[in-house]
Amino acid sequence: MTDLLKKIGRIQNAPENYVCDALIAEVNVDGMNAARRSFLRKSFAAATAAVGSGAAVAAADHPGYGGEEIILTLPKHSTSLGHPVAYAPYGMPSKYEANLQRRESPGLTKRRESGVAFTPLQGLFGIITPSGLHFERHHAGWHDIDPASHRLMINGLVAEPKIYTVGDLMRLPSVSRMHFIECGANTAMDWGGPSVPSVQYTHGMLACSEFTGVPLSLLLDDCGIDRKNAKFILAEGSDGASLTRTIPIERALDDVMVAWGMNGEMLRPENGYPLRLVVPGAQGVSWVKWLRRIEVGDAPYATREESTQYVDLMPDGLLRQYSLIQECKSVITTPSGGQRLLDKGFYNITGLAWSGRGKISRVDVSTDGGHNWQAARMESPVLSKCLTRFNFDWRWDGKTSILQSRAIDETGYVQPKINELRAVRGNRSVYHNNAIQSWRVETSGEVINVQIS
Ligand SMILES: Nc1nc2c(c(=O)[nH]1)N[C@H]1C(S)=C(S)[C@@H](COP(=O)(O)O)O[C@H]1N2
Ligand SMILES: [Mo]
Repeated sequence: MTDLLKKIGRIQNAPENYVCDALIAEVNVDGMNAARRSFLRKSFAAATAAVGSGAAVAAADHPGYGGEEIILTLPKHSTSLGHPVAYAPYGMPSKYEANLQRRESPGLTKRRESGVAFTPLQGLFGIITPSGLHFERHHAGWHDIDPASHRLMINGLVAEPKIYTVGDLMRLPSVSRMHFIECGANTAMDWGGPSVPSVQYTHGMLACSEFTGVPLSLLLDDCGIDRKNAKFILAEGSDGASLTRTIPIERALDDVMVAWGMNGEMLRPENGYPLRLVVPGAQGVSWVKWLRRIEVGDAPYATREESTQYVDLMPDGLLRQYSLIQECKSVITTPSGGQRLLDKGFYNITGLAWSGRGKISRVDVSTDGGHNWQAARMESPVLSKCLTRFNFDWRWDGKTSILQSRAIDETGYVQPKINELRAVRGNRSVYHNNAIQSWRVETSGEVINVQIS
């Protein structure tokens, strides 16, 4: 590893393609400046030599530190009192991280109330999406609903229809589980070819959180569901869209939950506060926010949402409807579109893999456009219907390279190439694109979104 680090490369981000300002501060327009580069080489050597020799080292005594001002001079924060406790009663990110934002893809939606704000995947670590960066997709805008005046009704094929308060639900036995949520329209803009520049816009309708709630099966049993005749449920939101989705009963009775918690606190208003349906593995639209009603029925409901939204026009002219499961998919988040490699050398290729059908069993990475594949290292935990983080050691030789990742899930399904997907689905689909993503690294170090067959 020491050998790798000596030749470590640096990444520069376009302003909208934020990773961390500290990385950008080290570079000028032409790349990392020469003095800084040689300092880094020396300091890595010194750091290696210093291992085991105790923590506090007087910098001046160590020629390896190369007279670096930052380590030689005590800054104000080392010589003064800091802010008191509870200065920020609800903690916020550092002001230096202000560029890490949900962003709208320019020109994508005419009305922002029925728009999308994408998660900045290029700037995140691990698998959990910070709640404030969880993507937003609303059909009629969001409201901050008073939980005291919110109700959930369960009716239809049940012995006793019931109305629950949020308090009633929170007193029931709850479960907490980590799951991804992906909009069926994620990567939609790339069906016709590479369209948007960065992973935030190609794959940022994706988030992963720990959700807390009550299993829907428990509520349906509480109402005395007619197990013989119940075949589907309809979930309905209380927003102006009255968003409704049909869900097959096997799934509704499996791992679906009525959730109030996300990442250890109540859901954020944008994400459905105070109640949302969590449908693990299913496309985002089934995860009805501001949930107010569940009806049990014996046939699909064919509401406006499901007959006109998130449907795919197939080559034979018929519409593919009721897509539920998000198939196995992965993407490299760094290096990714809009970033720039400033130097040859070592890079940690990292990304995310997920499957609506279970656990990820393997992720392969190619740096030559799919001619050769090697298994990536998967970080733990690897959970069902949850994001999995992968890493891969790579040394960039300065030549044009095409970076790709390919995920395989526990059912044996292999993430397809875009042409394999088009062979089945044709060219008129918009939604449900789980194809392998390609990022081309130019000799200049720039990384761009490309498609190869
Ligand atoms: N009531 C209601 N639920 C909804 C929506 C909505 O507009 N209204 N949007 C759906 C869609 S299309 C998606 S992709 C997810 C987005 O969830 P998020 O905004 O928490 O990311 O919520 C779904 N649930
Ligand atoms: Mo969606």
